Amino acid sequence: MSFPKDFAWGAATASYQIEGSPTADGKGLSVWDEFVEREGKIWQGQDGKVACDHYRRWEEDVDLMAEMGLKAYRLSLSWSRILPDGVGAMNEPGLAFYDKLVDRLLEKEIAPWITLFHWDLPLALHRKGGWLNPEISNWFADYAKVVVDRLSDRVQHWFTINEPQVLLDHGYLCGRHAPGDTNSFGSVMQMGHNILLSHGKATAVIKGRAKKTPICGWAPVGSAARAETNSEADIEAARKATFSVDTANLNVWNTAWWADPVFLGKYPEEAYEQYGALAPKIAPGDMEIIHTKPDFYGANIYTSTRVRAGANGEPEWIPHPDGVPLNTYDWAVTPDSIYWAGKFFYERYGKPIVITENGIPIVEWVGRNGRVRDPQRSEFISTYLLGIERVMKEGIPFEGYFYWSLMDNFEWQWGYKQRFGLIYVDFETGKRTLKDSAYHFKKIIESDGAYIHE
Ligand code: GCO
Repeated sequence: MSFPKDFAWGAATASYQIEGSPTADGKGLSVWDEFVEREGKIWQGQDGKVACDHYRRWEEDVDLMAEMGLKAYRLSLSWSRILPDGVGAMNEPGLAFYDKLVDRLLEKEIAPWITLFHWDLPLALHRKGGWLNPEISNWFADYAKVVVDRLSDRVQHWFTINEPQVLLDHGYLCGRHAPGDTNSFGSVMQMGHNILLSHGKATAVIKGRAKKTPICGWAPVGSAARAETNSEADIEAARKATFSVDTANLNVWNTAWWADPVFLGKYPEEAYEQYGALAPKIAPGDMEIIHTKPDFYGANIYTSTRVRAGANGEPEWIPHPDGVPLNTYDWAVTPDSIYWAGKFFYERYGKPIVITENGIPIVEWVGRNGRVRDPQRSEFISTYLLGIERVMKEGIPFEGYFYWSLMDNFEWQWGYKQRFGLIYVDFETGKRTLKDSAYHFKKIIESDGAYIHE
């Protein structure tokens, strides 16, 4: 069995992680530009001021994408490059950058999949209260308008906000990401509601104004539980675990809280009640705005938890087996996680699945003859893709797979320590080298997936 002919074989990046040039051509600052200046926040005091220098080397980067045969590219836009203050005056050179990039991608027959926001909030908006300001969803919708009016004659695939869970937990609860805040759980829940409203209003803008029929997705963190065995009881426990909301330990790490409102039009009821005064305030009409029913479910999947049925069939989280392979982040390599995630997400939300991020950081370097030998990454890609093949055999529609990341980049608080790319980047010189895994992925793409069995 092969993958569909029009399957979106792609790679993903995010603006702050690759672009550099934080003040070029009228760009305004984002919370990340400010955060990296603070002592002790980023590993070895690194920052994204140059990063992959993609803002200046974008043509070369698109050529490399073409060389590896990518059919799609998921990128995020820097809000403050386009609207330096987050609202108001538009910065033409900032928007022109993305405009040229889109043209170049299309010339190479690579479909741009645009994420409006991947965590680099304009600093000016943060200073006005950021995600806690009730106006934020209107600001975000206005930003969406500017982008959609300019790019939607050519761009068809859209995301609003990437991974609300990481954004809120790292940025606003424990403060290890920009803007480095440590808010109360109740206010973070309210921010979360504003994020969902922002998603809703921006999606309405995209659907209402796009010149080319838009295809809209939603990409929360795609954590899913894997069943320990194929027994009905374990599978049911894993399903339950995948959508459970841990209201006792106040955290934002779950799927249902972030996906149910968008796909099903309501917060998980039991959890909403259990949160009590900590639950966000919902104004009349909010849930209708948030309930955008996206065209596909975007799942960012790297690893998964392992679950079996405990007493009364309730989920019991168990450790990975002894000796499970770990990447340089210590995340377990669990190829069947895409199978379980795809199955459970489709059952609950009924939409085709796109893997919007999946990747592995490993130890690697430019070796003999200028080659980067990264067989673990090739194996990782093939085996995770086997999970897609397996779940498609059960009739579950999958529309794409985006490897994270196109190139090694600025990995947030870890700076340049973690290499995820298909392209090796020498951060001293900017030199790019296609890794062996890039050629492996190319063969997979050229064979419509069949090469995963080689
Ligand atoms: C995320 C982000 C990416 C990360 C990647 C590797 O999922 O955290 O979308 O920006 O770089 O996931 O950690």
